[in-house]
Amino acid sequence: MTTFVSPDRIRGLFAQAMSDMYRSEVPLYGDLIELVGEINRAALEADPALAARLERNGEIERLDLERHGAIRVGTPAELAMLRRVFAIMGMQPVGYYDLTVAGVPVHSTAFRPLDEASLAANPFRIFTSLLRLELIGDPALRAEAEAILARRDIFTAGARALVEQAERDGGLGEDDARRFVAEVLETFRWHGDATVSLETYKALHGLHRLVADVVCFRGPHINHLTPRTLDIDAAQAGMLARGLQAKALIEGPPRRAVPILLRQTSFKALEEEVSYPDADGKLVPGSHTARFGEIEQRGLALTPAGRELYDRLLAEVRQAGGAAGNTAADYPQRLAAAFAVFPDDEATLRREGLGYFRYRLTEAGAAVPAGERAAMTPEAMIDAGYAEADPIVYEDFLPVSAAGIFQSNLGGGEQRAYDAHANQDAFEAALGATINDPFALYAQAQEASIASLRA
Ligand code: OOG
Ligand code: NI
Repeated sequence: MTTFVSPDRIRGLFAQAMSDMYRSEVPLYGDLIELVGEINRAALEADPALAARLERNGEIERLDLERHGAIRVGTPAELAMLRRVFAIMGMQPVGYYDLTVAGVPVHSTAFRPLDEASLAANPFRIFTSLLRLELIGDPALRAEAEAILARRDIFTAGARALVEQAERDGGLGEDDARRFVAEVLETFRWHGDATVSLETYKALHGLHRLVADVVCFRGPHINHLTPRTLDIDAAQAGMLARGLQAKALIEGPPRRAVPILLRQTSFKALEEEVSYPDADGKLVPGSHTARFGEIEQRGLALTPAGRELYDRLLAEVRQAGGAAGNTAADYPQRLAAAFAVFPDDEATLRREGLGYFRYRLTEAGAAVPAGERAAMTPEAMIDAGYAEADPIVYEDFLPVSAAGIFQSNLGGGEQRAYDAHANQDAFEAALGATINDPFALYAQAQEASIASLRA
């Protein structure tokens, strides 16, 4: 009988394989990894309390491994198969993101591990978008795009066979896991030759660059892989100092004493040479711009109340900026000013129920009889010195930020309006599964830590 390897191990192998592949495809990504590594080491040295906290919460080991990637697929069948592939690596769909509000004709989820132990082992996530061809106004081109997508299979025969085997047997042995990772990697590889003529590419590009990116290639090439930095302002300055074309603005909340949610910045997508087959199969040179680099800093996961406050403040600042939105020169100042009303110390964030925390007993607390502890609230235990709490880190994404990342890599002026709206039901129907609610996962982690205070 073969012993199965854990999904965490398969995910670890896959994340490493993706990183190695992307590093050889896009050398600038290697530069980013180095830069982030340097900044993280400096940040940990400069702040021993931060180092101790990351150590305590199992975040030190995962920090150097930590990445998210992004891909875009064209059909419900592709999305459904991806769900099965990622499930074998212990990654499940979490959160629904509607990007049409930002003029991008996709909706998305993130595949990621759900429980704390798996996140600590390797938090690799993939932001996965599904093209919404139904929003394309030109029926002839839409039909053409559908026909092109219907002809391709983005998975290798080996990958399909191993998915079926894993589902049937309940897992994969070590050798099969390695073969599985190698086969699945093929789906995300870059191809320097398109599957359509330059003319078709240009027509689809005219609808939206994203339509061309999804439809004209053999598969959903990974379009970025993002390491996690402990100091994104330092990383942004480091990118500029190295001559990387960083986007002007960091997406998300302003810099704060207690980092919340997610802050992200990226460098501009590369214009890459691509050849397009003409009617006789002769290759015509052209280019395509899709792949870029991104870094992110993660902070406290907010409760629904905290998130509402975040969304409201962000919307206020962006609306006040008018059409310039967050590209206005004074945006960073206005953002910081607006967020002055958002509490910025851990105790207040916790007491006001704005963020999720992980509680643990102190030595003094452990010396108190369990019966006495059971009668106390977590706050009372903290006041008595029996417990301490650390922020639970945000593991997900932000739709406004994601839209900003999409936009900055679609070339400045590309602004569309779609009179569409979120359609989570359609996304879940395509996926063949329901999406996990991120808030429920954080609440569960917090509750489990509170239960352990009383045990
Ligand atoms: C995904 C953009 C969103 C993020 O970090 O918010 C994203 C894409 O460009 O396909 O990766
Ligand atoms: Ni990203």
